[in-house]
Amino acid sequence: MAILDAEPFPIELDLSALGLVVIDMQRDFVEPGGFGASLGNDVELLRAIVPATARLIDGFRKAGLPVIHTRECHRPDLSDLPPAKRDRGNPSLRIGDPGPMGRILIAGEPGADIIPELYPVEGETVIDKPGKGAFHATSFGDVLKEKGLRQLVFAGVTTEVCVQTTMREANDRGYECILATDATESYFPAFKQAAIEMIRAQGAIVGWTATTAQVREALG
Ligand code: TIU
Repeated sequence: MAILDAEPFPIELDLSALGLVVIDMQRDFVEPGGFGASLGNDVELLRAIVPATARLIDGFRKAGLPVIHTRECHRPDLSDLPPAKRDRGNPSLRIGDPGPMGRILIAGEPGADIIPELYPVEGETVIDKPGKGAFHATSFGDVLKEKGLRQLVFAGVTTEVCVQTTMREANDRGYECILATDATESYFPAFKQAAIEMIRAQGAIVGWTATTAQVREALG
């Protein structure tokens, strides 16, 4: 057991049931020419969390704890892409369209892959998910159970979309969830701050927040 000096109050970590979930650190969200940019976002903001996320991943690997990565992407035939998702809004490129990093948000295309700096190593689970949350239409829930996890640290992008959706669903399923505040980012800084505050309000109604340094210290 280790105490994590989290907010809104410290939490006891059970290192035998703790895992890291890195959400959607894909080129399509972090690099120019991908899905995030096609929606009109400044992707540079997201690059700032790469070093902290790398330190977090390194801490879990050194502690011998599981690291699970997710990728938001769709099958090449778009059979798992609801028209309501593809047709939403007025992006410069829609999901499935050819872009500079291959077809936007399509499994197997360069843009849908995880950025090289945070690339999974052998033995780490990668979950491809068609939704914002990692549980919908994936094996994520089964993987968490198989690994015997009870507490999850979350990192990745974007804070108020895929990270928060997954964290809320994990919280409902009984997992104790901790968001690493310097290893997550939004295209909208105010949304990141709001998500952090709403997660830990009301006595950790969705979960806890802590910095990468605090998590690493608790890992020992
Ligand atoms: N647009 C946006 O903020 N996020 C997403 O579309 N997906 C994820 O958060 N991964």
